[in-house]
Amino acid sequence: MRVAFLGLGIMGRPMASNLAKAGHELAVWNRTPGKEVEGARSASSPADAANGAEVVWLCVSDTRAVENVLFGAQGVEASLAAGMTVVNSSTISPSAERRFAERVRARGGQYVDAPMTGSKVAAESGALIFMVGGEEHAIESLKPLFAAMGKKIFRMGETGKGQAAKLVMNLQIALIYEGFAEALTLATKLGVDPEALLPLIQSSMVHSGVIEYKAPFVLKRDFTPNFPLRLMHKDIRLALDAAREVRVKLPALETVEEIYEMATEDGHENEDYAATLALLEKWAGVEVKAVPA
Ligand code: NA7
Repeated sequence: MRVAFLGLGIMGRPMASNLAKAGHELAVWNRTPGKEVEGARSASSPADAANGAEVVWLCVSDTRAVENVLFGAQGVEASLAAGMTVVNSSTISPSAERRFAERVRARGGQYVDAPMTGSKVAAESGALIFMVGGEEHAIESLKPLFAAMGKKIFRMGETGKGQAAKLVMNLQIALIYEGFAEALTLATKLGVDPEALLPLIQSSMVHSGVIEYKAPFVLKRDFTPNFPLRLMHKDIRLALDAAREVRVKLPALETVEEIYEMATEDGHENEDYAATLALLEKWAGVEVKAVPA
């Protein structure tokens, strides 16, 4: 298929690379020039990348970035043709997503929201899980592209429902990780070795994929971003906003949002969200012991 891929960040670049490797005809664009993908044409603007494409796939930071790329100067809109499908894998506001979809559909295009779960590693190995909102026939036509980048697709309903599902997924990841970080901090303060604690956790009903994935990084004190704290913070805020819109109270998430605010003030925003541990350690006056490499 002829595909334009817009946004070559931590997630976008390996996703685009997997599309090129699967043999799709790819044009890529990134706001800051200099990022390239082997086998793809580097375009000068979103409009340039989208020109002649059957599918335009976005993976940029947030709601404003998606709006700029679609409808800003030299945006996708300038090249939007009837029958073109716009797919958004950025995590953004579900209500904004519905507005963007209406604008694209008014020009004869199709629109699918397809945020994903899975880390940088899953993006690299083509093992992402997509949560998708949109019309079934549009999603069906994208199957070869989803197959190149991911291992599973879940259709959650009409446009915006993919984003809604993503927010409730990240709500859980954020809360599970904070539970783990608090457990490690208290365990260390009480003199329990995290190395001894981990197999116990993973043998019990506390077991979780979040802990399995994060523990090796945390115990090496490696906070290089697989998923930057600033982006998880954005998703927590999006979930709280969405909850307010439908008058749902999320007290645990509100508290975690405050922790992210303080971690940001402490300069951790560009580290992995696992770095919220550093804040707990600072308050407790301990450091969770690193496992020697
Ligand atoms: P990164 O690694 O922070 O990458 C963000 C990308 O978004 C990167 O290509 C940015 O371009 C681009 N960006 C940011 N703001 C804009 C604006 N205003 N216009 C155009 N492009 C922009 O994020 P990830 O790849 O980890 O995640 C991407 C999304 O997937 C995000 O929604 C996550 O929550 C899930 P830059 O290189 O900075 O010029």
